[in-house]
Amino acid sequence: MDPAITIESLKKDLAEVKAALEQKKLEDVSAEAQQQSNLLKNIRLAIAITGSSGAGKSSFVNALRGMKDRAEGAAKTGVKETTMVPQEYSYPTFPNFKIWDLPGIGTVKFSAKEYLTKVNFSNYDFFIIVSSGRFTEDDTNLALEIQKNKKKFYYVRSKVDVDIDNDRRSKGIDLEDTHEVMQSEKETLDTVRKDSYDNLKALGVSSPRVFLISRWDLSKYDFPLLQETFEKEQDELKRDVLIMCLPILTKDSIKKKKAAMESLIWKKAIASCAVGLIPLPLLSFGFDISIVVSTMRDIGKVFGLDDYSLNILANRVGKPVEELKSVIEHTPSTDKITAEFVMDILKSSAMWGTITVVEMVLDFIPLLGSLYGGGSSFATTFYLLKNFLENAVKDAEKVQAKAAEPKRHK
Ligand SMILES: Nc1nc2c(ncn2[C@@H]2O[C@H](COP(=O)(O)OP(=O)(O)OP(=O)(O)O)[C@@H](O)[C@H]2O)c(=O)[nH]1
Ligand SMILES: [Mg+2]
Repeated sequence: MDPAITIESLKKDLAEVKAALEQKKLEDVSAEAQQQSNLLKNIRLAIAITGSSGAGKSSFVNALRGMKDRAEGAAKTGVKETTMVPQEYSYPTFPNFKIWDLPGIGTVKFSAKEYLTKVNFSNYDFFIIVSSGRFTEDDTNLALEIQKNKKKFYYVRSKVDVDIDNDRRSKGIDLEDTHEVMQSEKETLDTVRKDSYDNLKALGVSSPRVFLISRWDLSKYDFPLLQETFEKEQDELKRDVLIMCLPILTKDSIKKKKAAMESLIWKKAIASCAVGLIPLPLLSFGFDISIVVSTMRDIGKVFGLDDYSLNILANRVGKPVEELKSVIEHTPSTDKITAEFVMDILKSSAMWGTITVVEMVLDFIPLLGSLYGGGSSFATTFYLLKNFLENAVKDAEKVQAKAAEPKRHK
């Protein structure tokens, strides 16, 4: 396999790592890196979706998981809520990331305080309060109570696609008339935005913030902004987990995932030095191959290149999974990412030459030499993962492009 990254870009990366290392004591960096390098395993993240009956909660849960409503394991939609118990939906690829479909507060006839106790509010990192029309006093009381409990919440106005469609029809605008359609859409969104704002203001909310979404297309309307907002309002580690675990739903997803994985990779590389020397055949030095293997697997999952994620995406866009897989050039499925796979990469001469250069570059980071395992271990781990990441990003972009292509007609 040819290396996906150039020596120049690598030097730049390492200069950044060096700068970061110079700001802190090595022991601190090393301890922090070890703790944070396992964040997908150690950090739990749970989002709660609540709102009145029929607001579109379960549909939104499915949309957040990149799923169709009828996919296996999807939340049931369009049915009257029969259970009063919070339903948990997790990602098989990331078991610590959960989305909870809560019974609507109006449905259970509790006060906001009782409701939050019943649904175990401390389990959730933040709440999304969904309404498909006007927000109610139940919604705002709940928000107030959530705030009292020092948690974040976001008002989401769902089904804006319905409002847009209704308005367009009532104005008699033809779908072919692109300019008019866009103009009308903008007017509808402005109106819904203002109505929701006034509605919440009237209920006593001082500076309401409402995000307009449609379950049918999360790349549109306010979902990208909502995602950005809740990511921004999490602490750093939870934010990274959120970015890594949410499927690719918006244009920016891949870029954000890449940045999050880049910051993880150098922590992994530092952690790999601390683990110590594990001698390997062919190498004059040791490095922790299991860290490399597990991180490569994580990278595959983060970019939706594992079998489970590819199947979900294929089902969503109505294409055979093989069609999506056909454009993946570099990233193997999870079970094929093994120690042998990593050793095969190392054996390739192009890679070998580059690693030697990396070690030379590392001479400029004398600090690393003092770590157990030293620069070689860091260099190998960093380089292998960085290269794998660059390739996974390319594969993910191709899969997304393939998924977005209009379906071929037979
Ligand atoms: N057009 C459109 N329909 C939506 C949207 N979100 C939900 N729906 C539809 O609204 C209906 C109710 O959605 P659900 O997701 O079941 O609502 P819920 O809040 O879970 O309802 P309960 O569980 O009964 O409280 C379903 O028929 C959905 O398909 C949306 O964004 N756009
Ligand atoms: Mg529901």
